[in-house]
Amino acid sequence: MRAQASPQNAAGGQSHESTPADFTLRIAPIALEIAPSRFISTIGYNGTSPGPVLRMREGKPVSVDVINETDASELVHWHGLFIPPEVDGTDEEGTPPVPPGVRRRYQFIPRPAGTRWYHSHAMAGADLHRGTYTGQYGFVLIDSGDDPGHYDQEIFLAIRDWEPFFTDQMENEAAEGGNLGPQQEKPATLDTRPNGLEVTSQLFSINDKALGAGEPIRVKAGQRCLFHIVNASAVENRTIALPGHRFQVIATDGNKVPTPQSVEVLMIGPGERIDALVEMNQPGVWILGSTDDMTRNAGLGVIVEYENAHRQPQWVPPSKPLWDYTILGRSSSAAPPAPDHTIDMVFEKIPSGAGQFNLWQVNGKPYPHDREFVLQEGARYRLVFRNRTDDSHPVHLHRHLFELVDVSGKPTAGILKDTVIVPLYGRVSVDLVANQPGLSLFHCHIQQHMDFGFKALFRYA
Ligand SMILES: [Cu+2]
Repeated sequence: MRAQASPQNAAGGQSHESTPADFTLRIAPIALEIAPSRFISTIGYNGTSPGPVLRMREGKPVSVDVINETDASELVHWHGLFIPPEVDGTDEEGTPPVPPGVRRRYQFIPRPAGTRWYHSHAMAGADLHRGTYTGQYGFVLIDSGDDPGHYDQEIFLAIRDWEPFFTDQMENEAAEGGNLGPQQEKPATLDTRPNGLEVTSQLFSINDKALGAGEPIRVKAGQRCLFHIVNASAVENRTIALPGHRFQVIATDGNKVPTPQSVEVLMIGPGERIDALVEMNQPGVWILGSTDDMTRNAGLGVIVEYENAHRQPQWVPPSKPLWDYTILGRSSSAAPPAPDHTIDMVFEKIPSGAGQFNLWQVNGKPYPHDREFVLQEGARYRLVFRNRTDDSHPVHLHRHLFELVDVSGKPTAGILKDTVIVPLYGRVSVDLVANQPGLSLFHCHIQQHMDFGFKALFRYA
């Protein structure tokens, strides 16, 4: 046996050599050919990226053996699952890492049902070949057993960027639909210190192929396709469209929405998922891709080809590239119950100047906010995310779901998520029932922001 077993498994249970795991993930370097002769040198799961779609049954215990064949410690995070901190997959919560050359078993009971995903939770810092900059990610589909399956095809799309690099130029937020909303948190006096380094990219793919380089999605007129989409980028929110078609959004972050809506574009931040049905009723050859021309032309797209259609793939810009979470909420005006406690979380950026890394703070402090965020089990909390920065942040709370109650001044109810984009200078409020005792990490899902201070640890009293 090449990779020696560690003496304990990650769940703290007994030795497990005798029984094979339900799933095995082998972490190792790969060369990913995203376009002909265009190889990305990265790290993947089981020789590829994305890793395998892991299908689990809600409530049925699973074991996952993780074998680390790289030269750095790794962690596999199970994003959107209610599982204990010991297996959730972060250093901060106390999950044991998987050292180089070691096999470690994660055991947990998968829940809740829905589209989840798994990815490296290693810190990257200045190393753009670690953590979510790599190809270490994949879908987890947790099946409740009562999916009616009202679709003809199930299609998994992961949005990615590659070969990230440092820049002191800000991404054009408006191009990605992020420059919206009333900017309730815009400070009266803006911080004019010179910006430090941010991470950006100029090479993109959906799954493992840049636009036009892979097989098209082949459909037939009259088919109904279910898309599971994740933004697996370490870097940026994205807006995508499929000309001639509309997306019927049925779930956000894997959780069914109260009011499914037909929309022209999907905006999706790093960490978020969207499940959407598309009626294939516009025969032709189309580009499903980023609404930003530069990004789409640099790879962020995939061709959708109808049977017997032969022509150049068509792109048509959407007429209204707007995204609004709240239209998916409960249609009745009933407000969610009043919270027991309100927790304000103010996000700020400290520009660090040329050649330095910007720093990020929550409530004026860097991580770990010792004993600042302490939850009483059973209580209902309102978290008010106040974004006092010039960037939109996809913030994620581990091991919990929260309910959107206010997005940029628009009230809503019934939308359950684990990650939400807080628009630049905007405000989003979410409600949380404290029902998952143990340490829970909160952070921005943009790797650079998390690594340079945009995180906090929630604990239970
Ligand atoms: Cu961020």
